[in-house]
Amino acid sequence: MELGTTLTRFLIEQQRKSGASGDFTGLLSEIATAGKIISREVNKAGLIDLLGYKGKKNVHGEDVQKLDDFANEVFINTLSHTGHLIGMASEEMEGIYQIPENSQKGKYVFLMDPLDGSSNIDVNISVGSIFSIYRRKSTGKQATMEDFLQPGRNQVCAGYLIYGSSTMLVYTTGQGVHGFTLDPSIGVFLLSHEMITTPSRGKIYSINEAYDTIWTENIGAYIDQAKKEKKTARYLGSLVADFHRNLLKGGIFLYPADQKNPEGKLRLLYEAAPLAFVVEQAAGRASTGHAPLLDIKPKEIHQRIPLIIGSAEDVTQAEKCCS
Ligand code: P6P
Repeated sequence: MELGTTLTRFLIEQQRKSGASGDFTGLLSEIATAGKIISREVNKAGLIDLLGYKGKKNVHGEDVQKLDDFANEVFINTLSHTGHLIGMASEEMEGIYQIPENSQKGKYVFLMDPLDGSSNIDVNISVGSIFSIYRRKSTGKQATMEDFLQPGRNQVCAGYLIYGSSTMLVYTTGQGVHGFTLDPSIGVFLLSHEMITTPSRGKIYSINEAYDTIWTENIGAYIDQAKKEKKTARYLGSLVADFHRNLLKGGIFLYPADQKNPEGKLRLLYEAAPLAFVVEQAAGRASTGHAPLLDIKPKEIHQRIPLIIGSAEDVTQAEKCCS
């Protein structure tokens, strides 16, 4: 029986083709391991008491669902020992996580939203993990803020896991975007979407229209145009699920600034920038409404940013409506 191309085989072939060092082979293999563990827990969350609030709040004062914490710990525990990282940052952690002294350290920093959209878990809507990797800038024994506060253009690897009707790993290292689907019966990610490209225009727009009275940009003008063009509305309230559907089918996702979130709601470093790297590698675009998202130089780790992302022509059209 032809197994298909496993993630491991694909990574080894990519490494051989590009003459790469194998750093990403190690890191992506462990990201896949973390994804399998998280997938198992997400898929049985309804059966065990991993739901409900832990009574803790994350750094932003939001109630932390147990699975958020669990996913954060899984990534830390699987990636700390790869020998490729010097530090990590996460939506679930206030500051920098330094790789422990007793672990081998490497030249990359890893940023993550370990489980985005977790409020959807107990209603069985797809959720995801988002990750981003940069080469460190500092040279000392520990990671510094400078290593993390880099424009998205500097990313060397980015991607996401989506825990839905199937579990997928989608990533880029700048050599195109590739998707792998988990075969849970053998616990292996198999190449299912090689060299993903997103259509230049889509029929889908994704935005929370409940906020249309408080948008601080003229996004309403774009939405009116989208409706005139007979686009259809699809919005799950789960960034990875909305992004992934639009990546494959074509479409545009918008989370603009509004009077409640004047900098936007989504996080620059571990939500918008990694998805922007993926979408640009898939021939799409990502913008703040005024500038390419990947050109933004972060000021702090948990910085928020307005996000317009998806099919290139749709994003360009939406930008024209931003005052
Ligand atoms: P709203 C989930 O909490 C999240 O961070 C993203 O996954 C999602 O796109 C967004 O917030 C939904 O926000 O304000 O529309 O509920």
